[in-house]
Amino acid sequence: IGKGKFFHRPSATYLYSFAGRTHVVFRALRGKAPRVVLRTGDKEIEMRLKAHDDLFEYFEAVLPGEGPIEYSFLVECEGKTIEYGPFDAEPYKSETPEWVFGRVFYQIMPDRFDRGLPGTPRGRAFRGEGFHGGDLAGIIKRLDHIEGLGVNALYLTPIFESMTYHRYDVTDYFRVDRKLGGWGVFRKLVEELKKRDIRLILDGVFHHTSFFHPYFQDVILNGEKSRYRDFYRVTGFPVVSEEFLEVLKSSEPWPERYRKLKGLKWNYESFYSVWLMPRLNHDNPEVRQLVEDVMRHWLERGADGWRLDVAHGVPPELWREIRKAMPGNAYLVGEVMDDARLWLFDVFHGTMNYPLYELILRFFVEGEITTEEFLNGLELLSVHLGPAEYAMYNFLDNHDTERFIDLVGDEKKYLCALAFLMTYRGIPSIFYGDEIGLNGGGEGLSAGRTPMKWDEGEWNLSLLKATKELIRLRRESRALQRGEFRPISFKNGLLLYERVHGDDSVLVGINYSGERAAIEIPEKYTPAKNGSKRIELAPWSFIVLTK
Ligand code: ARE
Repeated sequence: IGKGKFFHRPSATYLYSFAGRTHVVFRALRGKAPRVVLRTGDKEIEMRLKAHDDLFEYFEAVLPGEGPIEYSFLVECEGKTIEYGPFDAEPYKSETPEWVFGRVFYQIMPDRFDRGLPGTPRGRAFRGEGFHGGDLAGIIKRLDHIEGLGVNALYLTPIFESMTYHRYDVTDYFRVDRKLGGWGVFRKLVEELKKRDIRLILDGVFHHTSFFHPYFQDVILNGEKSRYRDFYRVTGFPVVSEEFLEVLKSSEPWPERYRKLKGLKWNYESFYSVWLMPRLNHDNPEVRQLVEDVMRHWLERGADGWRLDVAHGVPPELWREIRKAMPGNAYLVGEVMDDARLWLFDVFHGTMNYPLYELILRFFVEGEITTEEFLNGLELLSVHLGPAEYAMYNFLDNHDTERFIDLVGDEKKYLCALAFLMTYRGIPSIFYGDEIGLNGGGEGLSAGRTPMKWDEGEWNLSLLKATKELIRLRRESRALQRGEFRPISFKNGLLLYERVHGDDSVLVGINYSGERAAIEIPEKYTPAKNGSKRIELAPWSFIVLTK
């Protein structure tokens, strides 16, 4: 009777160990299994209904300990109990470097942060758009601010030679942009970060290069005879027309040239049809070698990992090979927008957690899902990601989104969402300026890229204080970093859950509603040790209690 209704196999998301415990997941057709029990050794453990989608229900049991186990499932089905299994297997174990779990990231777009070298050339405003002149010395200058926040890892958007302020159009992968201070200042930054135990990940743009990268210039110049023709996805020769080159070389202002170029045709694939960003040909082994060489080069010079741009536009096999070739202590995060499963486990340790971001938006910002739906969404994502969830790069905003404070429009609501992020599974991050309540401006991709404000008179100090406190809690608690997530109650805007790691546990209550909400505090969290205690949470507030 169980045929076709139930599923389990010892794969990375159905049987895995993490932080001293083992997770076992079982799937049943929706409504077909009112009760599932995991039997292992002489124990029988009731499995928790964790999540459902349109077709299935997912049950989970978490056992103490790691290592091979023998087990089977006792499933109640149509009034009978059937046994599914037995299995005898070694749980999957992720190879994420340990240091990653203890980190809170701070993301900086160097051009928009601060300027440390008065003499740094401002650079040509390539598209008439926005150089602010921030540089790496500006980051060094502000390390006390960064360290004082409590964050202990940096993610810098691209820092290599390029012609725009955002630097996603690389012209030389082996050179730190001289407008940022060049190699000398980079080395100094690395040294300072090491002293403060702050890790560093860099942004690797390997989906495309700049149009002005010497390899692509060679293709334009020498056409079919170019040594680099197979580095790109050229669809015909000449690669660009005479007209294209004329506009490019004209003396018109950049915005005007840019507008004209956009209307012309060119014979190569590019990022979102942006002529400035010709797509690399990842089937070419020489391109693969280049990616590997660049990544290794900077890991050997102080970087601790990479965030890989448009990772979903590059075949996963390439990244899988790269992963094998990289030192084991490098954290690899892919930018994958949707379902990340093809890109995890033996590919990246984590990806930028856009699915979580979508859920956060729908619950905290749009209010278009109920508290129960939010929980189900979280747990479904957890079912999909398995152990990779703990190494995902989580964010409320980044350089491609609007600022969360602008979206949510209220400091208290912002802090509720931040409290959630800091106490949830996955690596939390802060986008520079969020800590002082920096607002964005404009629309589209660059709406959040406001220059950092350094006049403390303009800072939101209560928000800064709360942010520091939440970061501190995260950093001090292994339960928040690695613990199991145990929902207690998710309804009417109240999120109540525990994070549990061995003997450590943390209780989190977030009241995301305009009404007061009563919660029961279990005895282990109350100093009085005389039974549970009832407290009330004010509207849009939260509480985090450690045992
Ligand atoms: C600039 C302007 C834009 C303008 C564009 C085209 O800012 O307003 O529309 O030019 O003229 C970098 C710069 C951008 C720049 C862009 C192109 O940071 O400022 O845009 O280059 O020159 C998709 C991709 C995803 C990508 C986002 C932006 O899948 O990989 O778009 N993210 C990375 C970086 C970006 C970077 C690049 C890629 C290019 O993080 O900063 O842009 O190297 C849905 C879709 C997603 C889509 C997303 C867009 O969710 O499903 O696929 O992501 O919308 O937000």
